[in-house]
Amino acid sequence: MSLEQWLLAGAAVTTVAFFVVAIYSPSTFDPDPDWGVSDGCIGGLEHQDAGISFHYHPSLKVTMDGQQLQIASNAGIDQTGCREGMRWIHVHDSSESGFTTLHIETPDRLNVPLGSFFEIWERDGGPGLTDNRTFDINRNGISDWDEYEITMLVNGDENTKYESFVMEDLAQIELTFTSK
Ligand SMILES: [Ca+2]
Repeated sequence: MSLEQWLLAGAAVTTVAFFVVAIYSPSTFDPDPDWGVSDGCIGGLEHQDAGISFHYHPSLKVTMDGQQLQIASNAGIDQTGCREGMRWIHVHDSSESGFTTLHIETPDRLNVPLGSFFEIWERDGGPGLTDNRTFDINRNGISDWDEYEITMLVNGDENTKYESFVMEDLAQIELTFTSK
């Protein structure tokens, strides 16, 4: 084969390989969560303003055993480590009956996982706190995965990323916890 034919053959193999990977392991292309976002703080006493370039609004609704759990209306605002400031994920107004808007404001384009909001909301944890990226919605120090059946819908479709789900603008995230 000529050099040109070799190059064409190589390109064809690469293209096929791309589709094989895309079809059989779509998670290969999922963004890696930037877990450090829960430490970010806008303004306040201890942080310089970095300048906010990205500002978007997913929303969250949590139901526990048939009862909607109200998300704290000041979650992420003026908390330990971010006094008089706001975390990069925070809440201004919470809803008792519908979705609560999460405000995500970051200086760079970051992959903000749902679990980071639970860290900021202080409803994460688990046995021995070895994995602080696990839901602990009832704040008892026991992973909710041991206590509840958990389902998650994003814009009405089932989603199995849970804590690692990278939140997008206007995504409506609905979590349901049902006691085992
Ligand atoms: Ca728990």
